[in-house]
Amino acid sequence: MTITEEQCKRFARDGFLVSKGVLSGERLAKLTAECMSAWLAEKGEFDAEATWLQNSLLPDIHHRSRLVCDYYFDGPLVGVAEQLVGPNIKGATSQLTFKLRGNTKPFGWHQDNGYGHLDPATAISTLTALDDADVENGCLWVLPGSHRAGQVDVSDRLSAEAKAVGADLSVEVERESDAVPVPLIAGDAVVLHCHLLHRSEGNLSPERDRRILFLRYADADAVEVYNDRRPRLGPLLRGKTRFPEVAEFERDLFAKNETS
Ligand SMILES: O=C(O)CCC(=O)C(=O)O
Repeated sequence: MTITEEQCKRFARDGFLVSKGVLSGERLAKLTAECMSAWLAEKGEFDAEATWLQNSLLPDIHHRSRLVCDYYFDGPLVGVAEQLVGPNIKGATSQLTFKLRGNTKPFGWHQDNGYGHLDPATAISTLTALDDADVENGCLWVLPGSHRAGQVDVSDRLSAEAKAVGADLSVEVERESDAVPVPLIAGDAVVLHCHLLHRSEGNLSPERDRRILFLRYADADAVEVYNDRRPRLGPLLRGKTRFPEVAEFERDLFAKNETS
């Protein structure tokens, strides 16, 4: 899949874009079913007494779903990453971010580069909707253009333990009234610049889940600023890298997937 020059320009201006119908029909249904069975096997149903992390995130979903692995490693969004990030691309994160019905916890304003500061700061997050997502069931809200102000420093809250997923690195924003919701139809994807400020409300729908497949792509040479600038380990998906450990990372997973 490629995006138009006009979409690239809008991404540079706004820090996000919506790609319609990236997944549809049987492919979407099967991928969603694999994600849901992995979720239920690990997490079970929504539990109001459980932690935010327990109710919201399932990391490395490409290890548990063949269809997610194919989509992450070689799906249409990898082409979009090449256009927006450059010719050398690695996968930087794969996870489910779910807000099942009953999960009314909001997720505050944040930048994805706050949760895993990569350099260069060109990474993109892609959030593919597995359900229709709207204001009622907790779709994303974004502050268009906020990425142009660069990184918000949250390093004072990045203690050694907080480097792990689950730390609250949300920030206060000015001009909150400029925020816009990003409703999606199941199968649409929103692509975010790693500095774009975004948040979500809780899921206030009594009968609809809001399930998202979150995949992050980065320059193949991107390093983790918070981790002594070691390379982020992730599968090399396009082009080349100067880091042999990245070139080797999950090579077998890819090969296994190709032959299985
Ligand atoms: O799951 C959500 O509602 C928010 C997800 C998000 O913003 C993120 O993972 O960066």
